[in-house]
Amino acid sequence: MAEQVRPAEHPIGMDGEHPGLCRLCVGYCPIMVTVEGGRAVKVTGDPAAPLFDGYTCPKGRALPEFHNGPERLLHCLRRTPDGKFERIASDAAVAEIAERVARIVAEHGPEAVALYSGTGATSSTIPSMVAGAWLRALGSPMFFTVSTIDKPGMAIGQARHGLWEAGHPPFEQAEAWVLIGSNPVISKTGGFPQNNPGMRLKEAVRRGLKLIVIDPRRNEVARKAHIHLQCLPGHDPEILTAMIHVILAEGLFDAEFLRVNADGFAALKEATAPFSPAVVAARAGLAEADLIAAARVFAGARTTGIFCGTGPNFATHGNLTEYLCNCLTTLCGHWAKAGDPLQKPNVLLPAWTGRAQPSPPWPEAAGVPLRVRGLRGNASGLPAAALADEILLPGKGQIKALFCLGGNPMMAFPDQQRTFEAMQALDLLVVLDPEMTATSELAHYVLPPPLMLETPGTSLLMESIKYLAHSRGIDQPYARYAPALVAPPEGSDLMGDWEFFYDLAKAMDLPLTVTVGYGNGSLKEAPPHRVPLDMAHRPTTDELTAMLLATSRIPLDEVKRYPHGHVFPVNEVVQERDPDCTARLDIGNAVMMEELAELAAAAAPVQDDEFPLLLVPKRVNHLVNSYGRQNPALNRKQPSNPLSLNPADAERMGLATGDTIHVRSPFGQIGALVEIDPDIRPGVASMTHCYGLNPDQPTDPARDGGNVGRLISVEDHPDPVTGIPRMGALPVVLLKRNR
Ligand SMILES: Nc1nc2c(c(=O)[nH]1)N[C@H]1C(S)=C(S)[C@@H](COP(=O)(O)OP(=O)(O)OC[C@H]3O[C@@H](n4cnc5c(=O)[nH]c(N)nc54)[C@H](O)[C@@H]3O)O[C@H]1N2
Ligand SMILES: Nc1nc2c(c(=O)[nH]1)N[C@H]1C(S)=C(S)[C@@H](COP(=O)(O)OP(=O)(O)OC[C@H]3O[C@@H](n4cnc5c(=O)[nH]c(N)nc54)[C@H](O)[C@@H]3O)O[C@H]1N2
Ligand code: SF4
Ligand SMILES: [Mo]
Repeated sequence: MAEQVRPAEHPIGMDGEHPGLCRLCVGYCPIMVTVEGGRAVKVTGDPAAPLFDGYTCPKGRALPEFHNGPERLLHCLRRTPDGKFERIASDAAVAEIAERVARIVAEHGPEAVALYSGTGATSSTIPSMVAGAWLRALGSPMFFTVSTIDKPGMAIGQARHGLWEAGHPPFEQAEAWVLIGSNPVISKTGGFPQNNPGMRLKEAVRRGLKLIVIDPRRNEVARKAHIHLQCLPGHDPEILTAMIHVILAEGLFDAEFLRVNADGFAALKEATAPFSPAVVAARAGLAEADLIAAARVFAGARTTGIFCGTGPNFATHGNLTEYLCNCLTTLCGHWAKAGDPLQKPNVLLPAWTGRAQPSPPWPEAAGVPLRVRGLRGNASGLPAAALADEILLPGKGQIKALFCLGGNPMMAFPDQQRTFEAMQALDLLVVLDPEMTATSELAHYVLPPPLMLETPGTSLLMESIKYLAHSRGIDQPYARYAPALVAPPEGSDLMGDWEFFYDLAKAMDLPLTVTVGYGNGSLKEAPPHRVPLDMAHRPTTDELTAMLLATSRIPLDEVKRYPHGHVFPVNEVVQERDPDCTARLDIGNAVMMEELAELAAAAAPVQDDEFPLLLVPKRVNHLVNSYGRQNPALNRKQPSNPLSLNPADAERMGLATGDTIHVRSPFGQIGALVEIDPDIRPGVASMTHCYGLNPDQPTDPARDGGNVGRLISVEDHPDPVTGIPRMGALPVVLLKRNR
């Protein structure tokens, strides 16, 4: 049921121009929303808001179409025996689902019920927390998160290396910055300022920041780079190892920092010895001098940042690549020092001050065991790449019911056909989604929620993301609250994302306690905050937000006083090392050193004659993964996902922009349109993900695009810990096709 309660300070649906908060991606841009006749009709940037300079992107400006567009679902749906959908009242849907879950639990046990929380759940931190509380109350550990098919190596790299409590120094102070397959101008991520990254980059380059970009595409950030290593994809661990090799050979490391803070120097030195810049330059298709220059620029800078994006995490060896980023920073002693401003000061999080000291490595694979590929819950979560198989594999532990919260597995998962079979094999698939997506189409129930201009929100995620990805998040002590600005469309009967799990728990007689954690691995900033919910009276989102934020450094009420957001005077400075601290970072982790030895013996992916191109992922500015494909304001210009190709490759293959081709990998085949792109390296092709249709529908490459997941096998180089298969640097061949 939609939340209709209005916060005292803002009358919902009042005409005029009101400050709001876009939460479509982690940018969390402040916006101005024009409301007319009770509906949002226009969204622009908010020039009165601090830090963002009035920035918005096309997605944020399309929020009115997301809210009022014809594709939005306004009623809950139930699948009928003939495969069609019919309306069902939201409370009736909850009652039916509760009954079906109870039956499944009685027959198969609670672990037959799983939850998948996707990117659509990140417009607020609350839905996943309440959904998690419900799953715990039910007794199921099967909480799959999208982070495991995103950058799972990041968490593993941190667990193996340990954390530097105070993180990196702030971006504004950095002298050099390395982006490895990460394009924050488009994606707003990457340990990079999330507040208008394009502008921040421009300013930084003007003040002399030396940006090093490692990417097979001359992407938006590479155009501003001091050094662009336009490598072949999949060679990132070797490139970073060569940089380490140079730093060691030339004595550019910080011996004193290492003596006090880190173990493993000798092991790292031995493991990196084979990777001379000459060897790696040949493998990665780079000039040796550029590799050496990158190492010198990095080591010569006083303060740096170094971050990986999805590209390297998809190209196999993601854990190693992420681990080596940590090692490089530690080798050079580039972490924040006592007296530096603290990089991610808590505002809505509890007060905490980082010290200039290590927090030790932690066990990376301590979670619930799965039944496939030897996988289990790990530092990055429960592997979503195993979800389809866990549904399909009969026997004890088989998943029978799946709740999909703001995710679209049919578009996003590797091996679309297997995912398709899995979704259909479920006894119960409940999809919480505002649209009829490829996954919704296979659901037994589709529950559309109120959208973000209809629900209050805070900037909490901009801070708490550091618990997943240390050193990411917002650099400034900034916080923001935004009230609901409009009511859901008249006549709609929606089901709120967190309210659903509350109502479901109530219908199943399960008490809920939401647990908010404040830490990452071995670093705990504050004890967990447990909030038991009153199961007799459902709180409003505002009330729940206040309860969950009861531990904030700056009280929520104070934050609410600034309708455009505020940079609070939290002048946290990194503290001296605790004299009792004995923790040490590890730059010689045995598993990682072994992986380096294997890499030394055999190069990472190379093209062969049968599949001569390497296909890499990229993101587009007008979508967040699949979200936006149905939005007329966003898909008008480009409804599909063309394959970009270097002009030299295109000429050799006799292809031109607009041609229709088959893209074939060793595993599958899809259709695509060609787009000639001089910014992509020869030998490499690039496509964005989350396009195409379900496998049972005829797909027109020009109208629907192609689903890259069909080219990817979950059994192709699955990482032994995270289960992520090869999703990038994918060998492909292009075949001409007559439409
Ligand atoms: N506009 C927009 N923003 C988004 C999203 C979106 O879909 N659209 N999605 C959101 C999500 S879920 C995420 S996870 C983040 C991701 O954010 P990013 O990780 O920044 O993702 P991309 O923008 O795709 O940039 C990946 C880069 O990796 C490069 N690359 C590919 N393969 C390799 C390789 O093997 N090695 C190297 N060195 N580079 C490689 C690609 O050329 C590309 O430039 O973005 C988030 N923000
Ligand atoms: N080949 C290939 N595969 C990839 C990637 C790639 O680059 N290449 N990227 C990977 C990455 S990094 C990610 S994160 C995943 C993405 O995987 P998913 O997160 O599963 O996919 P999305 O398309 O982001 O799904 C988000 C869904 O949330 C819905 N939604 C939007 N707002 C709300 C809301 O407020 N509430 C609810 N309940 N739903 C909402 C949208 O309609 C959409 O259906 O894909 C991964 N798969
Ligand atoms: S970058 Fe675009 S989608 Fe992301 S928060 Fe800002 S306006 Fe919204
Ligand atoms: Mo992602």
